[in-house]
Amino acid sequence: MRTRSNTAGLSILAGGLAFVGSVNAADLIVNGSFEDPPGTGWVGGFGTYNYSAAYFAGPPIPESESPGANYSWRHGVSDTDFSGPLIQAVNLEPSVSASDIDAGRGQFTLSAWLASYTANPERPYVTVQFFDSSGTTPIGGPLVLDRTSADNFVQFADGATTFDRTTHENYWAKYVRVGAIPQGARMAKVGVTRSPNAGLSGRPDTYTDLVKFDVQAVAFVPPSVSSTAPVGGNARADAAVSVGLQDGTTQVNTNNLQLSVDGVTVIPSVAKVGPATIRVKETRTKIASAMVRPTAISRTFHHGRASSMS
Ligand SMILES: [Ca+2]
Ligand SMILES: [Ca+2]
Repeated sequence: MRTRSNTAGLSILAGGLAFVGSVNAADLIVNGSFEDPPGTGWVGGFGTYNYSAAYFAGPPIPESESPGANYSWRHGVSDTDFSGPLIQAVNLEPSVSASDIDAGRGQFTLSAWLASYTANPERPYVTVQFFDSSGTTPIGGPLVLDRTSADNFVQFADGATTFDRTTHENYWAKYVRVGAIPQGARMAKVGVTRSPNAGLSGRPDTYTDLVKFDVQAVAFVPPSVSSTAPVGGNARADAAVSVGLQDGTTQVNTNNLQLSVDGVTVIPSVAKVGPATIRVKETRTKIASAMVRPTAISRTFHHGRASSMS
């Protein structure tokens, strides 16, 4: 088993850094606070606990976030089948017009509070996948909030804003991911399940509340990461690293892409695979981990034995 951790970094030199505010954002999720039973908004199964049943560690979600009385757990296809996520499909229109989406002016904000049972290894995982108007052809790859990862982490319920996997491991943690709605997208499916980067003991004790998926049209959207591969902690150590980039209202300058492996600059293959989609691929073998660092988003993904993200 390889234990050496190679790191690849990718820099995109295009556009600015700031995201425009979300004054006019519309939350498309119904029953994202899980105050209503399964069947309202969500397709699949989940259970709920009252916050007085504190199987998580630390304080409950701050009242300022309006968590309601209940939080959800054991998300799945049904109450007994946890092989797939609890799902909610949403239409992007009319909150964002097709013309705004196709001009790169669509922006999404996916957020959730995530915690877990102090006695079990499962950790929650919230996903969003965009689709075209058919609802069956995916656009880009799944984008995730992973409770095992510092990516998109904002704060713990006690107010701490530095991520750790020790003191706060089973605490409620708020995750927020902002990005460009891919051109051509007309609908999205938000999923709630358990992280592939954590273990499983019995049923998935994955605690999730306040799932929100806001969309809006903005004047400026920077380029963003639309997909990364490999995903999860079980990939081959020599798997090729592939990163999909999505133009926003500014375009990725493919001449300025930089990729480094173990601190050494290498030359990846860069291909325009769609009108606004760029694929960056590193085919050098035996990369144990890779880091992608565009201007506004950083992501590290490990394969082989390592499964933590930072
Ligand atoms: Ca709630
Ligand atoms: Ca369990």
